[in-house]
Amino acid sequence: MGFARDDFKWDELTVTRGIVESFMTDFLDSIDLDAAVVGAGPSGITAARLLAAEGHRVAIFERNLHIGGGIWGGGMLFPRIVIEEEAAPLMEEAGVKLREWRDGTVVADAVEAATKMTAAAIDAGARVFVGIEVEDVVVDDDARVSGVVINWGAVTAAKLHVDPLAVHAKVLIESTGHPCEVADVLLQKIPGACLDTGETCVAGEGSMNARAGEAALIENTREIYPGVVVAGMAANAVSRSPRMGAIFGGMLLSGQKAAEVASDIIAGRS
Ligand code: 48F
Repeated sequence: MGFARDDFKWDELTVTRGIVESFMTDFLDSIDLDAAVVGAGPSGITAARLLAAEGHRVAIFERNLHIGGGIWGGGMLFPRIVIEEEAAPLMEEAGVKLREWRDGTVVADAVEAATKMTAAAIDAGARVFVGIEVEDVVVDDDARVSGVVINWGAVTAAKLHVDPLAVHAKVLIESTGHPCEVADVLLQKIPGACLDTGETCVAGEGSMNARAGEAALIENTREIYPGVVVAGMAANAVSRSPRMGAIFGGMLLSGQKAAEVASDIIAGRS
């Protein structure tokens, strides 16, 4: 078995057209979304999967060329993550095999978790755009967030002066992790903007207290600004709640709650 050069029907332009046309089709199908998810970490991937499974039009925009956020590194580069049993079904639904551990926890392989969770979100119908970052939000006349402003991550890294493009979305899920970038930018740029707490800046996460951080995370997952639902570590960062390190059950449950809150917003129930 092998390739016979003269049997090939394609040439280089077949490759070029295949890449550009298929990307443009998918991209143009994703410029008017129900939910724009910013960041492909565990909370964003979970939220995207659950929203897509409900039939919503969902896209994740991830700055890096790789998905998974903090999953890959596990704890201190040991590629394993620990999950509370309460969140295990959210891993199992994605086909991730879990190893029994102790004290109400299970352990997952970080590589398997990142890849299978993302594959499950894609299979549910979510689009994942890598190498694209969200640098700003779109606002309507009432200063409600109604979309995201995107550019290639490489453009920012190279400090090129290139204007971005805009995508509309009924709701934005801020799942950018520790830096909480979307909340930060909207507070800086929208005149008079403040979070639901009255805060006019991102407080930032507190020092590690894993159990307190996990317990606070679900309550912290909420609509923090009209049209913006915060999930994952960003939810604790806007609330000055503690960080928790490589225990990930809260991230998954936060993604699940963010999907529920976003679903209500999309349906006009809140
Ligand atoms: O940090 P990250 O994994 O977010 P998370 O879902 O999960 C946190 C855990 O990984 C871990 C932890 C567990 O206790 O604390 O840290 O809250 O993933 C965030 C993703 O967002 C991307 C970033 O590259 C990462 O993959 N991201 C951040 N800012 C932007 C962005 C942006 N402006 N545009 C696009 N992607």
